[in-house]
Amino acid sequence: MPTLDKGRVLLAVTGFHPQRWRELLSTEREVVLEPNGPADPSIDYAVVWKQKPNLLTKLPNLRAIFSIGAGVDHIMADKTVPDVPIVKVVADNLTQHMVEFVVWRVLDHHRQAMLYEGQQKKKVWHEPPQRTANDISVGIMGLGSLGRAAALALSSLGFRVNGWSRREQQVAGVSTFSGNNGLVPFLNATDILVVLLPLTPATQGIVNYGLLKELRRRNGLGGAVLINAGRGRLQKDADIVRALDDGILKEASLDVFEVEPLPKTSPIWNHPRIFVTPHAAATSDPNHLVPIMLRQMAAFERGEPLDNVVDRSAGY
Ligand code: NDP
Ligand code: OXD
Repeated sequence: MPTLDKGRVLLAVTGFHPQRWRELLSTEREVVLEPNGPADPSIDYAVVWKQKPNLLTKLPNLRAIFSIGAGVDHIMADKTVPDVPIVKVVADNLTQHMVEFVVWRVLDHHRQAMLYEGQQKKKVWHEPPQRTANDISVGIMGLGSLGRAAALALSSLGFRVNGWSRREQQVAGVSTFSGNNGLVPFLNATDILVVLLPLTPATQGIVNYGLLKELRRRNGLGGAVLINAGRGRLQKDADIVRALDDGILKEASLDVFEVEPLPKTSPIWNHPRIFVTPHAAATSDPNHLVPIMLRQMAAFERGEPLDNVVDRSAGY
């Protein structure tokens, strides 16, 4: 049973039913789904996904906020969120999901699945030229916990891997680029672009026509490939369609969109060279994530520092 001296948790989510999160958090903590008024003094922690605006603003004893996802833009979107540590998800299970997604999409494009699907529909028996992975450069925007793991997995399959980050980073076997000066050289050396950036004021809209035009276009590849599993507002949906139609891009896999769910009227749904998944690249599984949150709360109460705390000035 939860003891009263343990901090009380506000579980504040929109868009899905938090029953399983509540059950698991309740094994160690008292959990509420709504504060008892805007200045409820009994709340010590908030576990949130797209919490309602102003919900956390006045909680006088809030000590830390735990994001249900790796991204924290859903928290930072509310400018009134109090200045307490915000903890983002870093978990083997989530990382594994994302690595699988990235490897799946890279291999699918690399092995020309869209071409074979088209051939099958027309009963065409034709073997196109094949390249091996070591002839292809995958560029990963964002070398955080997810980008690094994806880079290592792709590298182990033989792909050449480039990575781009805000600050200089070293990743074994990966050619790294950083900052504004590193962006164009990174793009110029990339055949398949994988976006695993957080959404911040500095990254919003970064995947636009101008950026896509800088991707390498080599003879025989038929254009570059874009895979975005970061956030939808990193990209300009219309610019991606234009880059596909202009031949800059050959194909795209999009897991995230400017507006989610993707509106039924979007031309993306019917585009023959875009593969759509519904923001499902890496799901947050409470069975794996709640134990990590509970361990962190207990450690914090013993006076130990929280892990994976967001740098508010950087926005991630
Ligand atoms: P991290 O916070 O660990 O890493 C972020 C990376 O992005 C870092 O390498 C950072 O650079 C880089 N970065 C941030 N801002 C800039 C910038 N302005 N210019 C260049 N590089 C920048 O994030 P994660 O790897 O854990 O997650 C990445 C994102 O993936 C999440 O924020 C979320 O939006 C998305 N995501 C999507 C999911 C899905 O299902 N589609 C599931 C989970 C996450 P530096 O190394 O210098 O700090
Ligand atoms: C996340 C997500 O940020 O699922 O973890 O989008």
